[in-house]
Amino acid sequence: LTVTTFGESHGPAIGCVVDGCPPGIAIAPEDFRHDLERRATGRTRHTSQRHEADEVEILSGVYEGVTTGTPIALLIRNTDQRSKDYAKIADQFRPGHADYTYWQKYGIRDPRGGGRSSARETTMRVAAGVIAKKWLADRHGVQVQGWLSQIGEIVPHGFDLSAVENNPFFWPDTRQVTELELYMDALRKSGDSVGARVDVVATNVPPGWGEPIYGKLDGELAAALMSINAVKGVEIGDGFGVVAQKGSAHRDQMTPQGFASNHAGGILGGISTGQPLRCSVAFKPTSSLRLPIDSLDTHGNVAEVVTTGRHDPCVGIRATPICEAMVALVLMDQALRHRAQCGDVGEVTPRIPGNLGG
Ligand code: EPS
Repeated sequence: LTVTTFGESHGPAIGCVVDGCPPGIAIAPEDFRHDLERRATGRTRHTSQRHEADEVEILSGVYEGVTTGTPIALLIRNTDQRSKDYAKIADQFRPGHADYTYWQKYGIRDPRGGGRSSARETTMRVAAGVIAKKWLADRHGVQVQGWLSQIGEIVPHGFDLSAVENNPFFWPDTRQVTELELYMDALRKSGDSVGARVDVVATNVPPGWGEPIYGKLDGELAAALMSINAVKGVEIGDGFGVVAQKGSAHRDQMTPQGFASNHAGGILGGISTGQPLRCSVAFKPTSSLRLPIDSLDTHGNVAEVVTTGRHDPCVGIRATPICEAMVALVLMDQALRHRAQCGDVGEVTPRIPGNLGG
């Protein structure tokens, strides 16, 4: 499975091509709506106030409601670009932003918003991920679910997965929603931004997906999640927590009833174990701030940068569906690769049933 996206934040449209998708998957434009709404800007006061409908047009690869096996092309037209906010910083580098590295690489400046480096691009990742989620659920019963597990210093007190879709923060403890609202309101008024952490779990992943050396499942997941805008860290299983662990505590005991723990995050030797797959993703605080800072312009002169416009005080808030999409796309790719090489082999005994205690 290959996915590529195209388009700029302030161009006429953004889109993606999903190639290698099996035929026969039922897909309609309305299937994309739920996840695109979860990711969209302007739906709550805690995110960017750019208002996009994010309506998907299916241009190819689907006939009479099902995928044909040919490349699937999806398009979303941009309707709420406001490039004037960027006119005054058109030749300035926003510290912490990709402006500078795009300039060093290409020598060309596209001053229309973040252009290609804008998080607007993640819309198409979510759209592509909808197809993968559907295929994984229909064919394998795999569910991919994420939530926000930290904003700044705030962490959930309790954990209730059913709470996640019922608040604007994808937060697993509804008792903290007021605290988060107050925190975000104060942050927004201050003009600053903050980082966040998103956790994703995929359940019912069968054992055997992933390549043992090149193309390890954890390697592919890390690369896919790290390719999301603003991501600075990815953990699988206990992640950096393993540094302080003893082997006797880390190894997941195997019993006929199931694995007794899941420190590994559902992957051993780059291959899925059948346990829930656990990933955690760190998002940096948004770099586009209205707080002034000295920077440089494209001529090397010192310039004071103030970024106005419609920005997210915490990009992590909208990132849960993006992380889910990337995990789903990697899993679908690995499932197809596994089927291509091993066919139905992979269901060997003993098969350990998931995790004890979920
Ligand atoms: C973004 C800047 C803002 C955000 C945008 C990401 O847009 P604009 O260029 O219009 O100021 O609204 O996010 C989206 C439009 C989106 O759909 O996610 C940036 O610089 O990354």
